[in-house]
Amino acid sequence: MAKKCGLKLIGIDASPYVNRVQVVLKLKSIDYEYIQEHYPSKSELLLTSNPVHKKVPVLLHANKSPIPESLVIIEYLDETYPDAHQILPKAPLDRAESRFWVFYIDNTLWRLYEELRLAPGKEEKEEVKKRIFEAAQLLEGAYAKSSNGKTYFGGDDLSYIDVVLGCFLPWTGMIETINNFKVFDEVRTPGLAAWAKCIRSHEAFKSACPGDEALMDLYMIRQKYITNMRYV
Ligand SMILES: N[C@@H](CCC(=O)N[C@@H](CS)C(=O)NCC(=O)O)C(=O)O
Repeated sequence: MAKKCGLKLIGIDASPYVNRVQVVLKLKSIDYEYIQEHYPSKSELLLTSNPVHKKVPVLLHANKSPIPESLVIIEYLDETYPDAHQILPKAPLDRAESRFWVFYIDNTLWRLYEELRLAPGKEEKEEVKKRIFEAAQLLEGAYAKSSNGKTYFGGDDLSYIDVVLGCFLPWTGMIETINNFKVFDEVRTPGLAAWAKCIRSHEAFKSACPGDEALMDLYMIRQKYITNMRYV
């Protein structure tokens, strides 16, 4: 049975940053109220809860300061509710390695997909695709080491890297379809190809991640409003 902790989450449906928090809340069986933003407009609640970045997600916890930034929220939830489904590994070195790859996914891999979206011509796009394949190879190595022959980066259970990379899959899949290539394939990255299948069919991801329509809606809004901006 889900725990009632008086949490509220400000979000938009197809945001991978919001979805990763929703996956963690689901894995930890924590009930929360979802407050939907209507991107690109921003509610007063969002502006006052995250005055620095004005972005979702933001976690609201009765009588406590709002917590913005998805990774900060996940670590807060993991420390505050450690009993159900630990997301970060226990050992400090393993935690450090998980954080390293999570930062790599956010700051390198996902930025390459953003670069691909914004690349003006065929040649530029091909160059970015090459860099995405290189990044995927590095992640394949990290997966082999971290999973130790099991299903997930976390072994038998979903961990930090699974949640963060897994919530990008609907987006990377759509961008790959639009640009006619596939990153996590059976030949180049067999480990991650099998991993991606398991993630897509996992209940926590199925309930949190967007369907094609929500994904395409947000994609079109981003194309329209932020064509000239990077890394939003
Ligand atoms: N680093 C932030 C990124 C959050 C983010 O980029 N959220 C997007 C939605 S996908 C947003 O709120 N964008 C609004 C804007 O750019 O004005 C996190 O991890 O929470």
